[in-house]
Amino acid sequence: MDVIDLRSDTVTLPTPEMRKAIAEAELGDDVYGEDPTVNKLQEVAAQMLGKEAALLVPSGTMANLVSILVHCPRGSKAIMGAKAHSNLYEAGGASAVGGVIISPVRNLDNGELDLDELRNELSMPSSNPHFARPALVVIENTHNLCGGAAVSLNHMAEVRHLAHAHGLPVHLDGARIFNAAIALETTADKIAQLADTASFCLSKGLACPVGSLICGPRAFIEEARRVRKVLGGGMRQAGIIAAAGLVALRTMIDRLAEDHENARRLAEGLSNIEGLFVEPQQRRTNMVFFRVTRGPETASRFYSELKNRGVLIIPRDSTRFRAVTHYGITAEHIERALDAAALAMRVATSAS
Ligand code: TLP
Repeated sequence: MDVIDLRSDTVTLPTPEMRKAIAEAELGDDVYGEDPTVNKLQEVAAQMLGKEAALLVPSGTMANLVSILVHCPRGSKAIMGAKAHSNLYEAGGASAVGGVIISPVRNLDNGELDLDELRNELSMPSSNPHFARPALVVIENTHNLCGGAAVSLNHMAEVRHLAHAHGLPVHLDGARIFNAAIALETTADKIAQLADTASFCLSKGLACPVGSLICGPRAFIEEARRVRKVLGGGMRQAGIIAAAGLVALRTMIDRLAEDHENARRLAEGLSNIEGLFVEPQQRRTNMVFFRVTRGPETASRFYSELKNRGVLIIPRDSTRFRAVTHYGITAEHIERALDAAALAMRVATSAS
């Protein structure tokens, strides 16, 4: 069966041009800083995000962990949204490895931080020995668990203003920064300039097999290189990875608009199916979050029936699901997925 895999944009496979670039990449030992392809990718990435320097790391998780560890001394706090990927999906790395406390602030449905809570959190007197000292504010754009929402530049500017007023830097988890740029009709550097450091992933909608980049001031990136080594993330002939990254940054950004259009169509189609509630999204990108309104049992049947028909989505709780569009998913796949969803829902409800 031809599977329509909407679990994540991480399932994307490299393009033929990437495979060719990987095969032909000029290589060296990157721990010595001698891989020309890695050096080139880091230069291009830094330039695209408007930062001084960049560092290639194996994953988005390591990009965030390294960034948090460089910004935050042991026992300090990183303030971020309660629904931030770094808070919920990164295995507690900042605390486990760096002794950093995560201070969660409420996220609004559109991915923004509750600014009153943020102000409150920032106003805790760091001179008082009872309290851990805040060292960083983290924002996420696009915001995965908040429906893949692109977060507005205005909001980011407010967060940065508040953080800087308290002497704190801002790190942007921009795993999908290029999706955000397209949805906000801007460029990645305009988004990244609202944060001191930013990371983004090559291995999601950009379809590379591996890799993320951390971008920031040169001194920060030098320190990040050391922390990456501590974590065992120093890679040798990593030009193999970087070669695909260079192709991605050249060829895969503009087409993300197609994923957004497919997600819009998917959201529209799902909302016409009785028993499904699609979460509204003002700035939708490539994700659709929806609920089965008839309880967990129907939801679980719906999920299996859909899977039996070759459509994969991912459960987020007992009735909430996520579907993600990406390279390899066409408008025709979306129509087929919608037909399958309508049928799966009929079977799931008739059994209850
Ligand atoms: N997100 C993955 C899963 O971990 C949930 C997905 O399928 O969406 N920041 C954000 C905003 C992310 O969405 C992810 C991955 C990461 C960081 C971590 O990236 P990787 O998977 O490369 O470690």
